[in-house]
Amino acid sequence: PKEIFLKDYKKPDYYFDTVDLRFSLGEERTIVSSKISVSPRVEGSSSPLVLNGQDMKLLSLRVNGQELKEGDYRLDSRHLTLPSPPTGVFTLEILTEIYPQKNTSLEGLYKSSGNFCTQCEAEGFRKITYYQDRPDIMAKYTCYIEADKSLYPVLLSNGNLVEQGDLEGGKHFALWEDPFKKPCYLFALVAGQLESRDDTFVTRSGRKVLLRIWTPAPDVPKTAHAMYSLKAAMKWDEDVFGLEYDLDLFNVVAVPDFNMGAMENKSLNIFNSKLVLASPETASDADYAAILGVIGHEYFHNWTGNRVTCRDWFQLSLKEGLTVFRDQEFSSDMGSRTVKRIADVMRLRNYQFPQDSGPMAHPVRPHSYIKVYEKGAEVVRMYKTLLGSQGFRKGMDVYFQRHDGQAVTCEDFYAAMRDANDADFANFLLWYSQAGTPLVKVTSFYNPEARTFSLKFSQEVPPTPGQPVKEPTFIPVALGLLDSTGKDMPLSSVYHDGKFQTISSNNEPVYSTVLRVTKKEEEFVFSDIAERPIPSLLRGYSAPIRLDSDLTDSDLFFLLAHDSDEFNRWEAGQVLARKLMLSLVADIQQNKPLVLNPQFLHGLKSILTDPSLDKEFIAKAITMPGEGEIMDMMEVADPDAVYAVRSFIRKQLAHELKEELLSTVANNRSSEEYKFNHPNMARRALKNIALAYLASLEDPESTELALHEYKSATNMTEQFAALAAIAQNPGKARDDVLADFYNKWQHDYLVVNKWFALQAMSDIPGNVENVRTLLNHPAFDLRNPNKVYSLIGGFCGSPVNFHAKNGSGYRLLGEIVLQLDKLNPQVASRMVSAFSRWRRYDETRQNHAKAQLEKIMSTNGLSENVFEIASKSLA
Ligand code: DPP
Ligand code: ZN
Repeated sequence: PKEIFLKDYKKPDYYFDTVDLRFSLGEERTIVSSKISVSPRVEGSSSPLVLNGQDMKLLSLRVNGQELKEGDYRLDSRHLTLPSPPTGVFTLEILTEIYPQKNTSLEGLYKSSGNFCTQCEAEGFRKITYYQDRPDIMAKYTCYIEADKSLYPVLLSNGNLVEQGDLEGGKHFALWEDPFKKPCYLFALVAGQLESRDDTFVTRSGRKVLLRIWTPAPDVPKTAHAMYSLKAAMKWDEDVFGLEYDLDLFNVVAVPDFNMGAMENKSLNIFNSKLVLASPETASDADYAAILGVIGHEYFHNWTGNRVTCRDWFQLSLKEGLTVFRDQEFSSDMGSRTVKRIADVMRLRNYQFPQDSGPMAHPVRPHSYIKVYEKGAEVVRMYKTLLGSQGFRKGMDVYFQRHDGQAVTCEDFYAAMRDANDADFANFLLWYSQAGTPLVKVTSFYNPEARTFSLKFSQEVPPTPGQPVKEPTFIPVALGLLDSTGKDMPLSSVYHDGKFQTISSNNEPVYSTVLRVTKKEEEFVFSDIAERPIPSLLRGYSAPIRLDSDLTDSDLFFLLAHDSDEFNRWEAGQVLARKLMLSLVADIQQNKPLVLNPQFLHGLKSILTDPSLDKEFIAKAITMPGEGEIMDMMEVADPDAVYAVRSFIRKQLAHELKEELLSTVANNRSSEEYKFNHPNMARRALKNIALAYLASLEDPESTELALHEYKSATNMTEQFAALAAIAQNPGKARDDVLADFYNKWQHDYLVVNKWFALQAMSDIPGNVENVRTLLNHPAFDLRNPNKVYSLIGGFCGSPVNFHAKNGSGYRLLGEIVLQLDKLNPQVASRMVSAFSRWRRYDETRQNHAKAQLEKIMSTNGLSENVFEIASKSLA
């Protein structure tokens, strides 16, 4: 397969203005007819018209009503070409036959649990009919659907329902019309036995919108939280961005078989049911929060993605970076901003940064198509940090004024932000084109005579595949300076680049500022600083970089105890924990005994016992960095040593803080009914982490306690946390409670997936065999992506078992990837990427992983998706 590059973008030769689709859904085959009004981009041109299409049978082809004969067109397995279409506007009619029942790739039109549904982003529409399958082709659609009425009583597509009725032979039909132009990746169709939860939302200009969330009938009670989330999102987008919904109907459909989380099809969002269905008994706080975030995300796409869409797939971050940023802001406003920021940064560190330093590293706007969600959101966040809320809003307003109804690029977004604010963004655009995570070093110096405090920054971006040399980029560094009592010092002015800049104006004291770091090396000198300050750098994580400062451990402990920026309080603890873990890893490797630094213990104890702190903040602050993050910082990643160190620290902390942890559990029980709100979630988070720490002691008392919590829990959050605590340690208690949990919940596939994931991720010795056994469990099915993500994806997260030195974990993944690739290439390629960083490990592991990658590469009929990841990994 040939890689496609950004620089190769060409405008289409033909535009499509209207598309009338007709589907006749059947059990053997589905007939699709498409009538397109085509117009040349350049008047009078008659270049060939090339349509994409695969896995379908062409039945007939007409141009301006005339049927074309073989020879009038060319057909191969991926294209349908009209070598010389008529000049001027013409009508193209295509009749095809497709086989949704056999479509296990879950792209295009397929069946999920008896219902028809679609997934067209990025390039699934070409499995439905021949089309110019690219997002800069925007057309108005109608969609006529006919199907058996008893099997498929509900027929949905984008836009408004204009007509419906019965047909002969037990069939019925529906005709949908979408008044907005859209690219084909936003097309959707659903047909099946579904019931809806209905509600209404009145927009601020008075439009009454019918909201319908569709699922199989038994699941309707579990859609209350999704409906709450949708209404909250609609309100929030009006309040914060002035953006209203633009149709009278908004549908959400939950399906059990879905490759991704959800899809923002115009007015017909299709969701993985994991991200819609929730009840207190079956879904955890994390599930509730994810539903809020993703319902928001897909809804927000209506403006950022649908009304203004991407010119080509290299611009993915234009819609995803921006929409992830918007959903993060929404969730922050609905809960705790600090805790949300911490969770997002943890995600960035655990997923995006490792990728960014490996063979799959890619810029936010890649040179070839690849997904970039989280880092793209960080780039959008930096605009807001630089421009402030109001400036950012102005930029958004200009973006919509200029581009509503268009397919545009990341530069267009940049230009809107710049022009709306008359801003100087220096070399900011490099964030879109440069891959890799910048490393910024900071040294500080206090001059008591001159009462100045200087910060020297130097930055470098390590080379990534295809980009050996990097330029310095624009890094906004939010900061404050703490005095010896821990208070923020007022900042008056800073000397930089030969100029004094005033920070505080009209005598209002200012305690925090944003420095614009744009060069390879530069210095900022603060004046009127009365004593040596402790700098709190990169507040709120104001740029997605790795920061290496000269702060001493005691500075960091001071920040952990006092920083007014809660994010940086957490961060100081994480920096200390990372340092501690790395030094203990070195001790293990040199066969030295492990000793826990008493100052660290003391620091965590004061956090745990500080009643003034938010409970969820405490839970996050006493959580050690993940194994992946630490391995990422090592020359040669040593999963066994990192795992041993993390377990050692947990156990030591549990041992030393046992009393405090026990009272944390006792004081954070509640007999109230489940509530989805910050105080209640924070309480549960703190209780659950205390329980997890205690269970690491492996003593009968802690096991008893966890069992008690398991049995008395009235919601999934607490029940599952207790199960996980017990399951940390091999033995009878573990086996019994896992069996009990399955018996209780075997009727609920979403809960069973949690049960799979928990066992898959387990670090108990020899777990590879357990995972093999679970692959044959009656509830497992390789065709369902959620089950694969739980069992195989979960397994790849275990440092001990996936990375087993005998290669057994890698072998298991290698086998599964090959089986899966025949069914679902997208899911298979996600799984194979667990191998992509194989060079980070020791030689033995390298050899095992490489052997699997080579075996995969030598397999006949490999999909393009898996080929791309496997070949880049080996390159
Ligand atoms: N565009 C979809 C989303 O919202 C694809 N997963 O992220
Ligand atoms: Zn999205």
